[in-house]
Amino acid sequence: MKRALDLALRGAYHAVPNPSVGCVIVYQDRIIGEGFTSTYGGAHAEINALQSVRPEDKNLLPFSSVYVTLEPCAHYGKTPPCAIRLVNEKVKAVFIGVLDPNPKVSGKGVSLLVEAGISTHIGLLEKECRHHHRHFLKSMRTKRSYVTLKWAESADGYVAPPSNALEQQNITWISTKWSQQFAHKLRAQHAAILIGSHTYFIDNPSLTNRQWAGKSPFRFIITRNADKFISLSRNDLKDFGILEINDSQQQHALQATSHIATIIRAKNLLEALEHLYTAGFRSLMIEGGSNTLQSFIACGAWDEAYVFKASKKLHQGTQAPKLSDLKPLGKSEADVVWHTLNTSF
Ligand code: AOF
Ligand code: ZN
Repeated sequence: MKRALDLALRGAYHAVPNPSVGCVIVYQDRIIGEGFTSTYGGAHAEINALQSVRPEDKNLLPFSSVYVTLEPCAHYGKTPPCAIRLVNEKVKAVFIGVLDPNPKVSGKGVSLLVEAGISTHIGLLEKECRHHHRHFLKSMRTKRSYVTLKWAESADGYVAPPSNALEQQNITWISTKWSQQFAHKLRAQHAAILIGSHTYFIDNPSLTNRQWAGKSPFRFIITRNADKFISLSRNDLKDFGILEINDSQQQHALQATSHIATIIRAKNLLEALEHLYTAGFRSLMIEGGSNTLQSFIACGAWDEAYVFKASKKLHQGTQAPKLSDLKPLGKSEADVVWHTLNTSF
């Protein structure tokens, strides 16, 4: 199952919004097949693993065990059900990391296997599989986008120098090549990314993934007033979504204009996350600025946070968001990543 988890990580950058599942087929301590979920809409992990079995090993399948990080699916979606394919291949045993909460699957995949007489085991390395599939599992349960916060701060707790320092090009960079690449990896793992309108107008970051495998997330700007963006005729906005949070908002509206890809309106952040989920965005990464990040923290609307703590000091500037309970995750020469999972949201 450890190998299946390693494989699942390799699919994580292109399977979104599908969960990236890993699958290994073993005959007497020898791996005869392995695979992971293809790009969204493509083959599931189990099918890829079966496909990889060499013709001369095919006759070993009835004596082989299948290790899969998520319950094999039971529905006709973009592809036929994996559980039925495993039954048809007459595999001997199936070891499952975690059950699939998708109502189309949930327990039905297991039933198909058990009814066919396949020895079926649930919960192998369950904790690790749950962690790997956390975007999928939690968003499926809560029916809202899984939120990951990310920012970089100086040793003395600032995210940016004062604006006059920027004008004078007197900048101390608090991110390093390593932390930038880590951030691009996070971008690749998320369906969407969000910044505040201030960050959009001042920094205008590309928000694309250029330093890791996989695709770039869909970009959103959060604002209190979407009309401000509708009246702007900026070419780059055609690839952005606008997320308007306005408590006087009467109704949720999903709208596209000629120069903005989509506009989602909501009364508050929680409602916005539900609308984003319904619109197909299972995961959302918040990349700043500080006020935007703090507004998600203030209402507890976040699931996970990554904070890059630089060794340099800025002495003044924009204060970093405040979050307690961060624990060190990784280290390079200049940065430490502090990380936490929010278990109460
Ligand atoms: C599996 N193996 O590798 C994955 C599964 O739209 P579809 O047809 O691709 O189905 C997507 C659903 O299938 C997804 O919501 C989840 O329940 C399950 N994902 N299942 O057996 C896989 N990625
Ligand atoms: Zn499947």
